[in-house]
Amino acid sequence: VEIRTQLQVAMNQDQLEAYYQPIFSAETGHIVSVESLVRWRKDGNFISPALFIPIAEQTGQVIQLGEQMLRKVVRDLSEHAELQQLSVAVNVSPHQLARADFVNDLVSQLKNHKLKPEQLTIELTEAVMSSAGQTEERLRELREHGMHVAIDDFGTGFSSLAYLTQQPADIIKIDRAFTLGVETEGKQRNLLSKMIEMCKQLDKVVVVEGVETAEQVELFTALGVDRLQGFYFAKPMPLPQLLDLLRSTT
Ligand code: G
Ligand code: G
Ligand code: MN
Ligand code: NA
Repeated sequence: VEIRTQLQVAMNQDQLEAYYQPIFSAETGHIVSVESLVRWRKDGNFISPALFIPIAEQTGQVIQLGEQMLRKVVRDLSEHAELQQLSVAVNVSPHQLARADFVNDLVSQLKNHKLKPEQLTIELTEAVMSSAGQTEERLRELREHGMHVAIDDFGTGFSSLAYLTQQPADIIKIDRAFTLGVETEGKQRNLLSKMIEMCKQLDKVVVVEGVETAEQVELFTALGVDRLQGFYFAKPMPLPQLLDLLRSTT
């Protein structure tokens, strides 16, 4: 059976789960945000989002998937006060963002659950962000409503400096590819340092992804990165485990 068919069954039966990966302040070491990540468990095994998200993008199923994830995240936020001090990030597909009712829908969900807009961060991958004005306008609306907007996988797409200055995003997540091997590669370290400097001059909150070693933590902190995310600190985890972690660290 094709993946798309199996995914449709999973969505119809509400089998997708939201996992959460914490994001830490480089300055205080506290958890300041969490990224929600879809998980699909099938016959006891996880199917990687790297496999089914691209398919869902092609078939348009990513819209339903994204709506389900947003509902789960909003529900989790509203049910757990521990999460309400944080901003919970949700990965959103450009197809989802393009829906005419996307912003209004989000705003009314937040209202219905008495949540503050800043408790939600919308993450959009740089590689798929089109230069079309519509994406930009949507992101601007989200910001005007008080939600945070993050550009994910920064450095992998086609953004020029001019493009970045125009983006209404307030958070930049530098792609994991730039983290890998940074301890030993002087050239890469210089490049990263320049990227961070550029983002900071634009008043962006800079997040580095894929942090796996203590040396990287030290290096990125020295380079002025605001937030750190990666396996060194924590892997994506189910909600009960995240709640335990939040209770034990705050
Ligand atoms: O969780 P993992 O690192 O395996 O995710 C692989 C890819 O799938 C990442 O690029 C991530 O952004 C994407 N992804 C994970 N969860 C979601 C989601 O809920 N919605 C969308 N659109 N993409 C997601
Ligand atoms: O594209 P996006 O940034 O949304 O991808 C998130 C994915 O990256 C998650 O599926 C998560 O499992 C993975 N990830 C998060 N931290 C690390 C890390 O430190 N190392 C590696 N290899 N993957 C990570
Ligand atoms: Mn992401
Ligand atoms: Na990323």
